[in-house]
Order: sequence, then structure tokens, then C-alpha cells
Amino acid sequence: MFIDYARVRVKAGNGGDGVVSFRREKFIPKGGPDGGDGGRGGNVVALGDENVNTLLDYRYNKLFKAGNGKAGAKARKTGGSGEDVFLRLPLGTEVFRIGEDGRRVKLADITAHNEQVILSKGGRGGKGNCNFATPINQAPRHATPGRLTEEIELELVLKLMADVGLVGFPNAGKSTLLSVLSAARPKIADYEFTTLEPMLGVVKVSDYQSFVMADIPGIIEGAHQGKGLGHQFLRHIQRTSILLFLIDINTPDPVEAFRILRSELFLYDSFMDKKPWLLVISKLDTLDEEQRAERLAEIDTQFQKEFGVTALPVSSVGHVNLEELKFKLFKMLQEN
Ligand SMILES: Nc1nc2c(ncn2[C@@H]2O[C@H](COP(=O)(O)OP(=O)(O)OP(=O)(O)O)[C@@H](O)[C@H]2O)c(=O)[nH]1
Ligand SMILES: [Mg+2]
Repeated sequence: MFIDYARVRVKAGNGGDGVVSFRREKFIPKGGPDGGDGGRGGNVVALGDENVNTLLDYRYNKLFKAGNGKAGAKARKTGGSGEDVFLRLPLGTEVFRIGEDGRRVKLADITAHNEQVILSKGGRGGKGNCNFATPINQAPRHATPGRLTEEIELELVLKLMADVGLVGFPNAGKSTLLSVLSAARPKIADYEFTTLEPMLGVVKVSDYQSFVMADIPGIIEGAHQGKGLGHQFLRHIQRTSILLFLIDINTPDPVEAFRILRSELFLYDSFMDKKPWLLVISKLDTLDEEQRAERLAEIDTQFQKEFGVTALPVSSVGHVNLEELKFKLFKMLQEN
């Protein structure tokens, strides 16, 4: 199951206490203070892990506690540190602290494998009495306690990291396109809202060049207000460098369709408007050659007039223009 949102509670470890102790050795009647310091508490640490793809673990496990520091010991021994606890997170996870007043403060944005960010710091260890000896007081009888930590609430939000985001109405053929361009095997079917969760695919351009494409559920008018499934998934294309708009060649008014798609994205996040995009007309093979040429000419005239662009026509089923599409996207990625 793909989970891209979770709330968890975490607690860093308390610091260990400093202790009061005096040297007790044979033949030395009055040993000096030798109580050691407490160890530090463990940290709560966010850790990027490329092998984790969802926040599913955080849905069931709700409390993560780091180890407490151990108390100091005699002979000036410092107590052991508490163990850190690691939250292994998929790349693209943002971590927020939720304050008492409900306000959110961003603590981390994990984008790289093995990246670590301390989310909550372990408490400092207390001081043992060996620290407090002075010429006047050579036998201090006090030590300080370790610092206690508080449990805090965190919000985890996963925004998938992809280079290209597929955008289109339900049934436009987004998942089919991803399945022919990459090894990903998304569910494909002849009804709307087949895709229920986003999926990534790696598109190979050459032996050592590739990019990542994200397929998300179809978008309909009103998606930014939560209509359909689009809303909750739009965040997964927020970070992509390029948007790939896919419009079925059989769409009655492709220009209007394109306008709706763009406006939904804009209304969700105005920054989406700034992203470079490419327009693709899908399912070429559904029309015979003559109809197709006529229809493409009409569409081209409309898009030229309104946006000054020529759409790239493709067929995933008929394998038309797929290589062109790949290279075009790759070139755009290198330029942006
Ligand atoms: N003939 C033909 N059919 C296609 C092509 N691409 C997709 N289809 C069909 O169109 C239907 C929808 O395809 P999907 O890839 O599931 O569409 P989608 O955009 O992912 O749809 P949602 O996930 O519901 O948003 C399926 O029946 C596909 O087989 C194509 O190039 N040619
Ligand atoms: Mg789909």
C-alpha cells in the first residue's frame, strides 16, 4: 500500500544523571569526589533510504523513542550514551514538527540516500560531583540530573521525486505510456480512475542515461478542491522539473481540456505554472490514417493559435513516436 502522509510521536532520550561518589580505597581515608557525568540521551534522526518507498511503516508504528543516557559511575566514569532512533524515510519526505498550537515548522526535507537530520536532540547528561570540587569545598555532595526531553509530534509528508510528471484526464493513457516507456507495471484499464496511487518508472534513454517519470491518478475539473482523486496526489508532481500533458486524440475540445488541466494545477499551486511542459496527443492508433491526419491538423491549428505550440502525437499501443518523446523529454531535462 502506498502511504504518503503520517503523523507520529517521537521522544529523544533523557540525559543520564551525574552521580555523587567518593573514592574509597584502602589506606586512603578521605578519597576525593569521583562521581562521573551522565551520558547523553539518544537523538531522533531522519534518515533517507532509497529502498523505502512509502510511509506505510509510520501508519502502524506511532511512537519512536531513542534510548536514555546512563547515569555516571564512580571512578569518574561517564555513563553510556542512549541509542539514537532512526526514522527511515523515502526520498522526498518532508518532516514537520507540530506545535502545541497546531502550527507546523519544517525540520527536514530528505532528498538523498543516507541523508541524516536530527529531528529531536537527546538530553545532555548531568554532571557528576567530580566536577564540583573547589579549594574551599573538596568534598562536594551534589551532582546534576540529566536533561529530560519531551515527546513531540511530527508530520511526515512524502512528495515523490521524479523528473517528469504525467498529467491528464482519467483514461488519457498515462499509465499505458509509463508502462511502455519504463519497466513499471501500473494498472491499466478502460475506465476512469484506474490509477489510485502514484507510481514511478525509470525511463532509460541510453545505457547510462535515464530519468524518472511519475504517473498519478487522472485530474478532473475541480481537482484542486478535492474533486476526483487528483487533489491528494498533485503534490507528487510538485517537485518534478517537467510536466507532460497527455490528451486523448478523441477529446472533443483538446484546447479546453488542456486549459482545464493547467488551471487545476495552477489553482493547486501557482508555482506549477512556471514549470516547462510538453504536450502529447495520445492514442493515435484509434483513428485510421485519413481521420488521424485530419484530426491532427485541426488540433495543431488550434494549439498554434492559442499557445503557439505543436503537440507531439504518440501511440503507446502502436509504438509511434515513443523514442522521439523520450529524447525530447531528456533534452528538456538537460536544459532545465
Ligand atoms: N488504442 C489505444 N488505447 C490506449 C492507448 N493508450 C491507452 N489506451 C487505453 O486507454 C485506456 C486507459 O488507459 P490508462 O493508461 O489506464 O489511462 P490513465 O490515463 O492511466 O487513466 P486513469 O488512471 O484512470 O487516470 C485503457 O483501456 C488503455 O488500454 C493507445 O495508445 N492506444
Ligand atoms: Mg492510470
